[in-house]
Amino acid sequence: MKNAYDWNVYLVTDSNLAGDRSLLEICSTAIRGGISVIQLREKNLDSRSFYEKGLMLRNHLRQYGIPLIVNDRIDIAMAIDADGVHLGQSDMPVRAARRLLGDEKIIGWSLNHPDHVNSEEAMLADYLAVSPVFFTSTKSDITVPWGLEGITYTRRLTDKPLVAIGGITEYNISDVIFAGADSAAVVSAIVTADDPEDATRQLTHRVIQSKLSLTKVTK
Ligand code: TZP
Ligand code: MG
Repeated sequence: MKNAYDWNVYLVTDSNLAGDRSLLEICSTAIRGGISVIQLREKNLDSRSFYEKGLMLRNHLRQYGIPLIVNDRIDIAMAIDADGVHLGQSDMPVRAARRLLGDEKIIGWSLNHPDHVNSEEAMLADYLAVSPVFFTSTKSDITVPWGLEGITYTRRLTDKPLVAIGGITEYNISDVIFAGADSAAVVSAIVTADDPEDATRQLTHRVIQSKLSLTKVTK
């Protein structure tokens, strides 16, 4: 299991935004651009199609050592032996998911409100997602955006790896890392880019540069 602290850019898939590009095409180009981790997020697929897509993606990502996280569906994650799941506030509780998945699998949990940070669920998760950081039209049911100060607030309260998501672009990704996130998750910044490979490379470069400059500052 790759440590979530090491993740730089985290791709969350969205087939609705991919146009005529296939999931494999987007993911392959993101891999060439240096993506750290991919989450398969499918809100409208039936179980069989989700399973088949997940299995295909898992087999592909395994060749490159890229972890695969499945959104929402613990059963699919188990069936395809994915690296983990990402759960939100209305998904199965983290404690129940942990019982099913065991300690070896990664469980990510979305924080939508400051009260969530100090909860038992947050303690049981392997990484926490500050969601959404900024406004985004990619997800329809977002809660109030945290803003950069929300990342800093959360960073002070937990040592868990923090993944920021929502409205992150090449223009604000460095700010997200400076505010205290370990990783930046994006959908549209890669999926809708003219050149997803180059977009991934640019985003990753910015994250790495930001992390390096933070290391220099704290030395
Ligand atoms: N969860 C919180 S915001 C979001 C998800 C899946 C969508 C992020 O999409 P984008 O295009 O990177 O703003
Ligand atoms: Mg969910």
